[in-house]
Amino acid sequence: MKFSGNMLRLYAVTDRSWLKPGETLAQQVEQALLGGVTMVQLREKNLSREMVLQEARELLPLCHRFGVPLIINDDAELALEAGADGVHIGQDDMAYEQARSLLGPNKIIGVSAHNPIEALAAQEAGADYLGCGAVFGSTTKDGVQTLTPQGLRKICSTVQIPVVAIGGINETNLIELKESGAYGAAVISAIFAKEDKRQAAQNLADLAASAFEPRRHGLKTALTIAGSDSSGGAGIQADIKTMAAHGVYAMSAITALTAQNTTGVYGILESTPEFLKNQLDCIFTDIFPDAVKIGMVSSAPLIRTIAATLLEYRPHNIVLDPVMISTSGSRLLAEDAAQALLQELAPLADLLTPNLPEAEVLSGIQIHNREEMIQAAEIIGQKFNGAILIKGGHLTDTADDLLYENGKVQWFSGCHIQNPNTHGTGCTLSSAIASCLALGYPLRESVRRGKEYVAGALKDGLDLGHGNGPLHHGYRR
Ligand code: 3NM
Repeated sequence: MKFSGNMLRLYAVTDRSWLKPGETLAQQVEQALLGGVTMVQLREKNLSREMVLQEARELLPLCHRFGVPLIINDDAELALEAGADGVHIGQDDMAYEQARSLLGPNKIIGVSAHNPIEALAAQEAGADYLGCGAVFGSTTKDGVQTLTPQGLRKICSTVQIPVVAIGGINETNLIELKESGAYGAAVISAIFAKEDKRQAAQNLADLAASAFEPRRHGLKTALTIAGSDSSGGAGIQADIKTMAAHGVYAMSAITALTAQNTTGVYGILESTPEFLKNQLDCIFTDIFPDAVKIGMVSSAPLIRTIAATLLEYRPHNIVLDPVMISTSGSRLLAEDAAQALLQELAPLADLLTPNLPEAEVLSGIQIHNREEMIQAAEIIGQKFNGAILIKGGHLTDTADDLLYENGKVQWFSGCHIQNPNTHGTGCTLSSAIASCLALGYPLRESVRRGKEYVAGALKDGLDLGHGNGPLHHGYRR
């Protein structure tokens, strides 16, 4: 059965503790299904393997009659043997990879997660959904860790995969999960401890329908505000390719059209501030971006328009590539535009990604070595709220970059890659970092991943055009 996050809306987890003499688990589960549960998990901790297998074989056709998937707790081998729709594994059970290799790509695998780190690891591994709790404690499972409402919200906003909340959920408190970002509620006692299980499930299903909006998917979104590069290697085009390569939905607000190719720039047609504002309003009032990357903006009025719009809508995860001076030292921005960039836009960024000459302008000091890179980062850090990634470029033999965040310094070592085609490297790096931030990775991890992506796109050795050619953004396919 193909999984959709909406199946998690009301997830019944079985427990035979409340079976009456002569009553079967299948009879109880049927009542829950009649009441409207959307997913069933067979979780029987005190039953022999043989008995669990027998229960699974009985429940499977019943669940399928209602179009509802049957998931087996803990035991992937048993899930396979029973032909169930998937398995749910805890942090201490079989590793995800092992379960996936046993079950193949089409079965559903859910993983329990108690914090964003476990949640991201499970997402990275390929889990279909997460079970997170215990949101309201629980009398059904011994020794549960509690998860605060903020903790649940943090996990839901960190991962793209759907999350189902679990633990002590009942008719009184289910509605409190409305703003959590969860896709649904998983319950045991709120159904199975009740006399009338069908009615209990129906009441919870009604509440779940109003608490959890059906969603098509949890796709993350990012916006690039930059110029168009007709040759597709830099600017908007590089940003969109990079975001797409990260599985992020990309949007754009174009600051200027350029006529360019790998041999040079042959024309520029700037957007008016009014038309840039129009593009930004269209985006922010409809599909709000999870991250914003800002690249080349060539005039003070355009920069001011962007700053005012960011203040108006207050998006998170703003990455600003302060394009002012090329790595070879040529000035790319008029003086008044550079001033507007420093005074109005840079203070709004969560991350600035200057190259060495730009870091010199931002800090007011000359940079000749690693110590001076740190010094410059500290000076820039005092001026702006955001973190700073100074791109070491050719200063060191190893192209090390320096991340300065909240007074802490971290080096990201790189190595020079033998490829003369570097057109769009800066745009690609800042977009890759913005994409990772949109996906919910912390800043350091986003920088590490961003650098890894750029290195891979360079190493692929694409050789297009007659001049400084582009990277291969789709190298991972
Ligand atoms: N897992 P009830 S809480 C199976 O926090 C389970 O991971 C939990 O039962 C977790 O709905 C729990 O009766 C028990 O509280 C949920």
